Amino acid sequence: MKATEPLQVIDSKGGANGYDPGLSEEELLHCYRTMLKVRVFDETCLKLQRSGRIGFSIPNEGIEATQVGAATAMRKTDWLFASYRDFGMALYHGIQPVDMMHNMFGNAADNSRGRQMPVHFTFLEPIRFVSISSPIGTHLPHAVGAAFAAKRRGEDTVAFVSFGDGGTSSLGFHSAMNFAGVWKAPVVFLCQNNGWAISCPSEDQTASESYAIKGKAYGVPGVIVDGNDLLAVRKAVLEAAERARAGGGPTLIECKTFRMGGHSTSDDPTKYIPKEVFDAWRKKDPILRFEKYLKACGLWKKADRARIEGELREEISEAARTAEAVGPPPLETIFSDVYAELPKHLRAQGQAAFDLARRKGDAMAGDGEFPL
Ligand SMILES: Cc1ncc(C[n+]2csc(CCOP(=O)(O)OP(=O)(O)O)c2C)c(N)n1
Ligand SMILES: [Mg+2]
Repeated sequence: MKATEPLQVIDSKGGANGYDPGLSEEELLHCYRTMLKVRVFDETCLKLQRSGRIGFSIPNEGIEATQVGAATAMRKTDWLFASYRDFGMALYHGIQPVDMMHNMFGNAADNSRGRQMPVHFTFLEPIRFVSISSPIGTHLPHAVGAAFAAKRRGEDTVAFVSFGDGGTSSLGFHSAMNFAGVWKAPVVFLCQNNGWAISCPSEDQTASESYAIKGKAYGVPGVIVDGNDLLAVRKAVLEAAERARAGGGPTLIECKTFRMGGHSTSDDPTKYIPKEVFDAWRKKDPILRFEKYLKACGLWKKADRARIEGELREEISEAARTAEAVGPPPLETIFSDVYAELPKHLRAQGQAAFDLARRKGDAMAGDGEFPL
């Protein structure tokens, strides 16, 4: 890949080069707290997974500025088709850690009643957070459809869709870009370029000079942004959203970042990412970068971080305890949630399954190995 200079706002001293993000002090501190919340949520999920209490989680360390910076540009009435590595977008918009934990435990209080994979959240409010799809790239055409529908209805709603560098190799990416370009759908494509698709590096993913340039063939402008710079991400996403709301059509934004952990709790990234790469990106930690900016604005003290992290650890541990205590949905709901009246043949099959479960007991999270 050719090196292309990404858009940056926050410099090494914490200055913003004259850029006014248009966020109040309270909103800036909310961004900071949300980034820390993502990290604490991650840490907690890792412990829960390692102790066999949940099956799986997705690390977000290193991607927080991309997630939170993008989230600041969204309105509650917008559609969000997030990827599985977007915890910060949910948390920024006020989705409660306990509701996310219900999904992680797949319990009866989960709004999908434990029928989705962990991390595959759905929320109807406070933002229109559409169920996360596990197959890579399938949610991109969905986002374009939602955006196009909003345009036809005369709404100024935007659809945001987030996906990884690997997602640009999916058929969904190309269909979605084409459809969005032709119909000038109000959609913002957010490519979270963390350099890897599990263990596949960008060199093996594409021969293009960047991911952003892929929009060109579809008539979709592409922008490259430093994804570890929260304000640069906000600036690019806000401009794209404003253009979309004004009828200007889609934008493809490539946020260059790095996941400072594994693909999921099921792999060991040190087996395929060289240590020097980790060391180099650790110096570009997006939270430290934003701290510098807050400090330059007179909004940050060292003690603040420890205090906030302490509060968040308490809140998120409590969320995990609450969710763990709920327990799985009753087995019978596999039918009762689907049918008003159960067909005869399923009644017999169901009965056989329920009898077997009563004899053998339920399988618990952690009994089986999760494949990815
Ligand atoms: C259609 C499809 N193929 C393969 C997979 C297995 N898979 C899960 S995540 C992933 C890598 C995706 O990488 P990227 O899009 O860069 O996102 P990242 O995980 O880096 O955030 C793959 C290949 C899948 N979920 N769906
Ligand atoms: Mg990736």
